[in-house]
Amino acid sequence: MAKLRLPRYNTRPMKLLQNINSPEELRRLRPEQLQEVANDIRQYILETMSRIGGHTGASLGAVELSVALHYAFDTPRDRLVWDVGHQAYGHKILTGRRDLLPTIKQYGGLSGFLRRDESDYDTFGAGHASTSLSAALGMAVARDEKGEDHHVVAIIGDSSLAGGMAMEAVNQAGHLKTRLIVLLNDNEMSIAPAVGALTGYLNRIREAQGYHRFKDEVGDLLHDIPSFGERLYQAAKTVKDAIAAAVLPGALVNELGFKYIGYVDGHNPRALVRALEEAKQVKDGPVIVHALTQKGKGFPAREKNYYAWHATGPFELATGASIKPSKPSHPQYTAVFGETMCELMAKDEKVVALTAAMPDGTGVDKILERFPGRSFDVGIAEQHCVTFAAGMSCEGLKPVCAIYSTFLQRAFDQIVHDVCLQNLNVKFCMDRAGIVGGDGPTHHGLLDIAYLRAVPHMVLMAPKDEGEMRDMMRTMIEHEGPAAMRYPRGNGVGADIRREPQLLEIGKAEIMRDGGEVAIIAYGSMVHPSVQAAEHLSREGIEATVVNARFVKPLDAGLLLALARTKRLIVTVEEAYLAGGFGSAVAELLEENGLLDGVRLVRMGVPDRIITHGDPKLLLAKYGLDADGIYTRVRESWEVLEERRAGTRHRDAQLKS
Ligand SMILES: Cc1ncc(C[n+]2csc(CCOP(=O)(O)OP(=O)(O)O)c2C)c(N)n1
Repeated sequence: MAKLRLPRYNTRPMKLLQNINSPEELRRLRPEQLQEVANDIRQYILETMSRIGGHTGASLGAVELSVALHYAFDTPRDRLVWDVGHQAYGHKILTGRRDLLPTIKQYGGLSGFLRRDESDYDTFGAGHASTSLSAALGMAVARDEKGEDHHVVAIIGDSSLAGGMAMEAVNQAGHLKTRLIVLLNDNEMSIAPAVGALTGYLNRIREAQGYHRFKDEVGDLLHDIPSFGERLYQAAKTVKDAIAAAVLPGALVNELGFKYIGYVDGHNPRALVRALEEAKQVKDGPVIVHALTQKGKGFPAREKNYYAWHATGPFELATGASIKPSKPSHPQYTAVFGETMCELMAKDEKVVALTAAMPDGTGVDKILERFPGRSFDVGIAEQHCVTFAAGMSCEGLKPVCAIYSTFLQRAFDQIVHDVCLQNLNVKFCMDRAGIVGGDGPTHHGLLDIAYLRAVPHMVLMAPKDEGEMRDMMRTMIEHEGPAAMRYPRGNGVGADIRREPQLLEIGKAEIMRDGGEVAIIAYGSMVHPSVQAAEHLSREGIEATVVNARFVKPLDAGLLLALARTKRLIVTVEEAYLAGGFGSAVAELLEENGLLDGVRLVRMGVPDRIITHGDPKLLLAKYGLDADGIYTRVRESWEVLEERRAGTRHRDAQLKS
């Protein structure tokens, strides 16, 4: 890991936390000290996030869970498998990474999620939701095969539990009767308020709240009574369990073969430890510990508004007010998508909008407000979302799935089998395509060109800016059949978004500038930097044509073949993996037409390796995907050609003389 400069700004001394450098040190504390450790962690997260931003609310809600887990279990021997990992800042702090927290999500710093190569305590890499139960079940089965006896604990949120994979794992775990502990972090929230029938079920369990609060508090009181406390507690617990068995609507878990412990106040570390100790005693199958938590717990003044504080930018520590960048910026692609969808939906009542648990992240939140009957949040269920859309299109609707490029990976077979094989009229708008920045490898959207380009019937496009994005949205909706558009995270470039969206010809590129013996063919976000690079080259006497490809499928074969016949150098540029990407499509076209011998083809994009987290500008520059990088690569490639030409001329002259 690169050397890090660590800011120092703790306003309040972390009394207990500053001496806890590992879970072993935590485990030396007395149970009644755990709340104080939790308070220290909460304060430290708040102070740090107020400066740099991060998954503040999600992690604040899981502070006591982190403390209780590392106290009750012998980590890392016992395996903790966190789902998503966005809520695990407390876990990071307790597992030797406390002082690195201020580097989280920054280049060279801690990952914002979990990585096996970052810590022995991160037993399974995460970032996408609903994976923890499957991974934990696999670990538990492996443990049993090897004759080992440690515990395996999956920690999963209520919304991730409703994800398809998690439900599949529940199904198998109940059947196998493997010893496995599931800690359900139930805060009634996804990023947006949780949706779905499972949420309703969990809410009904919550309804017995008064009784359970009482139970946890009484538990603490009894434990604190010297000598008799433990015996009194055990007696009370027997009564409590009998009441719980009668009161709790645990049918779903019971029927599926899980034992149920709960629910427990997820902000009471001692109650949590007790529940986890109880879970450890279950030897004959999986057990679920149901903890009730509050997302954003402790967030100043805004504790109630935890929807907005799932993840935050920097904020004022005293008030919680967010610190906005002072410079007004161009609208974000996400916002332009939401606005344009509303316009298009107003004109065509067949258009419907779908999101898989990302209403705010995709701009569908505005649509849900304006067209509640024609827009759906399906929860963390990308696969279902795509086939749900396919069903709608069979009946004449025009569904638009707004799903991040990285999360659409989940639904590949649904795209192939349910949409494209049947040539159904489903559209995919892929936000966060390209390098996303701080969220890093699990969230970069670098594969969508490769995985969609190979599927018959699919039309694939990427706008050069937010104005053209509006044109493409109209074009997609008027096109009959599957189509997908990718666009980057963040702000547009200031293009006109007030004009009426234009209908574009499918498979037709746009020439941005013309001339010279070089052609730069750029896709999507790389078009404007390519134009800037060409201007720089022109100032140095190298003229270049710049093409905005617009479509990778179908390619503008006419234009590309003409360029291949007339130019000496063609450079393709894309913000995606090179393998199978846009440049590959151009190379295939030239190869199929026997033109690769006559022209030098250079493909610029992201190499075949895992791309770390960090400032997107920095990462793009690292791979030459900015105006400077394109300029340099074109110039170098051109100079090689010129040197070769000079060499050939020299040889020809020598041969003649
Ligand atoms: C496959 C996938 N889809 C969407 C997301 C985006 N996402 C990250 S956290 C989150 C909400 C998770 O809710 P829950 O499991 O209840 O945990 P909480 O954040 O409430 O602690 C979502 C939708 C993701 N990480 N993975």
